[in-house]
Amino acid sequence: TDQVAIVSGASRGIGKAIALLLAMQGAKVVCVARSAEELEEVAHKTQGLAVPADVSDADDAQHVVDQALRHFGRLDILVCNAGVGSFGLLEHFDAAEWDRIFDVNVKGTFLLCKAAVPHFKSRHRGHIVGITSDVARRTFENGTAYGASKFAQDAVLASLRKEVRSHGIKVSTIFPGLVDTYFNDSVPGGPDAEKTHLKPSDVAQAVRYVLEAPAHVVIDELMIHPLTQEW
Ligand code: NJP
Repeated sequence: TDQVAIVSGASRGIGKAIALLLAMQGAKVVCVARSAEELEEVAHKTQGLAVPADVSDADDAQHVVDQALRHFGRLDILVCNAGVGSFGLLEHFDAAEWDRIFDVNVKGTFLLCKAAVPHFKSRHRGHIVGITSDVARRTFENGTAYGASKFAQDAVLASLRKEVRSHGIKVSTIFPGLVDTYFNDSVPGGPDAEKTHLKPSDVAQAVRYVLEAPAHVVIDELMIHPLTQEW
């Protein structure tokens, strides 16, 4: 298919894998993240467009959608994947760090959707895919800020799903477990990672699956875990 897709957080990890898979399937991909250099590399590999942007900034988010429309004339898919996390006991958790996590994970999802929905409505079609986390369905020690942000991101997407379905627009939410990426300053490829973690490409395949649903079907939610992960 020659669909036009925005993928946020495309410079590495899950977003990069999604961008590469969509491009392999013929999509024109608009790659979004803050690191311009890494982004250019991914855009080169996908023969797509790099738009360096901070998704938590309203002007940047609008700019991303404007650039997609300017270069490719339309938008079919928005993947809200960019996200950050850090962990610690509530009593020691830095308040500014709390804001940073919510700015990217919650506000970033809100802003990209806000910029894309008017275009989707005008065409009576469009598919938004949000990458949240299984922690939008569970809680754990040291995870107050990240967990709360993922519950909130899920709520944004679930509410939006109800607002836009009558306009022919789909919203699908993916809830991954542990994924072997650079998340929270991790280094991918550690010992046993293949057993303990999903690969970014596993999550990309889940995105592909929800995007390939027939026109009359919306996959609202899809949860995916490494077989070894207890959750
Ligand atoms: O993490 P990582 P993942 N504006 O760090 C970008 C969720 N998840 O792939 O801006 C724009 O390798 C950043 O680029 P840069 C997780 O919550 C993960 O694992 O250049 N982009 C990079 O491309 C998140 O929602 C796991 O720093 C911004 C990307 O985001 C999603 O998966 C488990 C940005 C992050 O790549 C992808 O994370 C789970 C901003 N302000 C859910 N801030 C897991 N890894 O275990 C960051 O359940 N980015």
